Amino acid sequence: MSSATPSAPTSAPALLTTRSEEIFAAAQTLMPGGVSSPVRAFKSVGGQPIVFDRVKGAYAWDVDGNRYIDYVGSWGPAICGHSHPEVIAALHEALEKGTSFGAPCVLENELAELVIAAVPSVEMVRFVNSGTEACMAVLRLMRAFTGREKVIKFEGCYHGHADMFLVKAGSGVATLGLPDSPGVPRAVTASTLTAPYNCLESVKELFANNPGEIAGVILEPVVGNAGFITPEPGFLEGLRELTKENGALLVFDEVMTGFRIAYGGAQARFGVTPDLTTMGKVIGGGLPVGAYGGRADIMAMVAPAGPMYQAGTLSGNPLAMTAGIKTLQLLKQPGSYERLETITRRLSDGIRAAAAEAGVPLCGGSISAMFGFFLCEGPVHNFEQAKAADTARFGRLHRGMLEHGVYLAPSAFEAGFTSLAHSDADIDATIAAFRDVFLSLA
Ligand code: HOZ
Repeated sequence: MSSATPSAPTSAPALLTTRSEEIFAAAQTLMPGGVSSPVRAFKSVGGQPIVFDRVKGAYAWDVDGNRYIDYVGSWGPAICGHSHPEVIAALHEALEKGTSFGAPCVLENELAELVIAAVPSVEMVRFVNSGTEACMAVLRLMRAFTGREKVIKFEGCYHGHADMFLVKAGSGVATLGLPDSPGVPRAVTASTLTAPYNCLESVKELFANNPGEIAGVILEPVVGNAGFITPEPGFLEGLRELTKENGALLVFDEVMTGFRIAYGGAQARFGVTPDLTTMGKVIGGGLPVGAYGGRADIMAMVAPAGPMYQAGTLSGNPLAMTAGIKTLQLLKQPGSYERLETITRRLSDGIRAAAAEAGVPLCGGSISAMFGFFLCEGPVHNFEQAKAADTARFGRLHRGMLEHGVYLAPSAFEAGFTSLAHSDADIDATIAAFRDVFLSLA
């Protein structure tokens, strides 16, 4: 960081996005809001979404030929970099054998073995097609196993778009500032209890007020869907104790953090083992995969081993399994997580220094390949505090970064993701871009 007087920002060339605009205009007549998932519509940051043409390594190119250093990584899966040559080669080979079996295949065993060996809580696993699906199923399993209906979730945590989780949810719900969602029956959410993240006292109170009724507690062990919020020392451990004391299950939603903040996920990183875990994103290597797993005695409840029904035509799909296996094999190579930790910390430190130089209030941090910041003094320990950050300024920052060739999540309430493909030069260029944009915002 330079000292006394910050130098003037250098201007970025104008961003031409004519083709993106044409395509998005047509998309809006064809799909609600022009998108297949709300956050990507840029509603909270203003302007029009960039329509992607292709992705490779650390970069995305739009349909107008602009290149961006990408810190969304398809919202998490691209931890080895987009379209890694070994993943693509494995997929070509798998394609020749067919795109869907709807029958057991050995690839499921291979990915299951990798997941079980890596994730401390997982003794058995069931593959599904998305993180939402995994969380839906795990909720049913929590209830089936305990015979209880109520579940505690945390404000700002996002566990997919199933009815019972759309209570004080993060991600798109937070991004669009929705109160929750119409269409969700009150009766369904009546058994979803909420507490502020990082507040053990509230969880204790909920257990005390609902004796013998709470099936379990589900959380993002590191929040990525309300911006990036880390657990305070003792929070995860406290939840582990409280759930045990009350005969309830502890579930880590590791859809974002799994294989990202450590090979064994947040539970390996923090040394707290939940009863059940949900996963997605990285374990699909860019194809649609989710999974839930945990203690063998609990997983024995899942049909056909047990009575809790859950099924899926495309679950265990050979292409998705192939991309997942190859991605985990790449991640297992020595040095992967050290590299991810180093570049992401350097990026996060650089962002903070650039903001300080420009006099822009900002707090934030990183763990391994996950980072985030809020445009406020901070610190931010929960969703309430996250919501106090300057989202209008974030919109201007987002636009400025695009003009400087950096693609950030189009929401102040989503974590950022790095990959093994991000080079030191990419990180330097990104920090320089932040510096320029912060100076222009100050
Ligand atoms: N749930 C993802 C963000 N946390 C999905 C966003 C998208 O694909 O638009």
